[in-house]
Amino acid sequence: MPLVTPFRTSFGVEADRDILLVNVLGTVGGVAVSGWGECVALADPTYSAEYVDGAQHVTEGHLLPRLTAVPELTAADVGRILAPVHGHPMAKGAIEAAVLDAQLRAAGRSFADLLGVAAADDGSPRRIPSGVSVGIFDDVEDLLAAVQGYVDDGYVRIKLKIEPGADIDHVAAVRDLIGPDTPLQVDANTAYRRTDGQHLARLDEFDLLLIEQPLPEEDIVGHARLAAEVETPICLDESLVSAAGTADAIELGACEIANIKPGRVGGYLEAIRIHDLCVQRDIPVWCGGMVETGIGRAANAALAALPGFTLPGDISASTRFYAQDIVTDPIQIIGGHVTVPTVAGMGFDIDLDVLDSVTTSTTTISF
Ligand code: NPG
Repeated sequence: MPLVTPFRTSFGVEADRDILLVNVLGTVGGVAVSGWGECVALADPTYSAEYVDGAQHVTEGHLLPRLTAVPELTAADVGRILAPVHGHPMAKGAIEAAVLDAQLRAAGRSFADLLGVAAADDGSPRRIPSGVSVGIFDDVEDLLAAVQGYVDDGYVRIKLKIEPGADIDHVAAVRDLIGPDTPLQVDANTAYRRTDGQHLARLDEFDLLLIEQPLPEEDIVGHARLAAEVETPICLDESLVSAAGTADAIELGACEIANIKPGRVGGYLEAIRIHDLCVQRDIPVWCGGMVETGIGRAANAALAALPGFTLPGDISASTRFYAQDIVTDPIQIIGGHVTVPTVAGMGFDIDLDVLDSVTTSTTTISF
């Protein structure tokens, strides 16, 4: 699916997304059910070690075959059954999400209802604040035009991608444009090194919410040292791939804020576990995005309504990235907020005609 505009980060430029979807077909109580999950792996292994062809291969060859022996499969079983396969959280997460979607649809329940976030205290539909992620631009004027457009669209928080050479001046110009009161944060996607502490501390003057993943994902100690050098809170993204790893990073002082992405951590159930442990440790969390279609965005919107998600997430409108979404009810922002979906399942219905028009291949595994 082509992106409306190329999205540049410190690890490359995304001009389109090659997306792996998992569709689980089964019966519950003799009634046919169908569930969908979106794998967030990119075409290239440049965000993490996973990539879409690898995710498809491990899914077909190593993950789905392990699920064959379980007649009454539930989403709660998927993580445990697939645990002997090391890694591949994005591939595993897509399967779990598809099973969870099928299960919830069969029960006529929404994911929001399962999480207890379907309605606000006054009974109105829950709404969550919507933040937007802005790519790197060589020309600061182009960056400011893009940011102004998103501010005009009503986004309540701006996240800027940064990298060495496109950081201090870009952030200064955007802070000057949006003023002191609009929440602003940056995401380095591992582009800096432990020796960049003094340089990154120059970002402290811009009153940022956080600096996201400045160092390589395995450098937990480096992030802890950086947190001592920089006033702005250090937030982890790529480093957090499980609840256990998140607890360790917090204990080491490397994670003052956590970006939770269900696909990165192996699924929505692990994402909930990470939310819960962060709440226990008083660590604010927010819901990150992986340029998902409405399938992932809808489920993320429900997850982001949990109480520990106290910072606006990257749950922008479908149109931020796609001219046409593959769900019947694309995510929209109204007044800077997204309404939490309450349809049965993970929060979406597939537009089968649009999906068909963008499908490049389908593999059916029967078991
Ligand atoms: O809103 O879905 C979104 C994108 C949010 O910037 C975003 N994601 O590293 O967090 C990231 C980043 C990203 C992921 C960028 C995948 C490019 C691909």
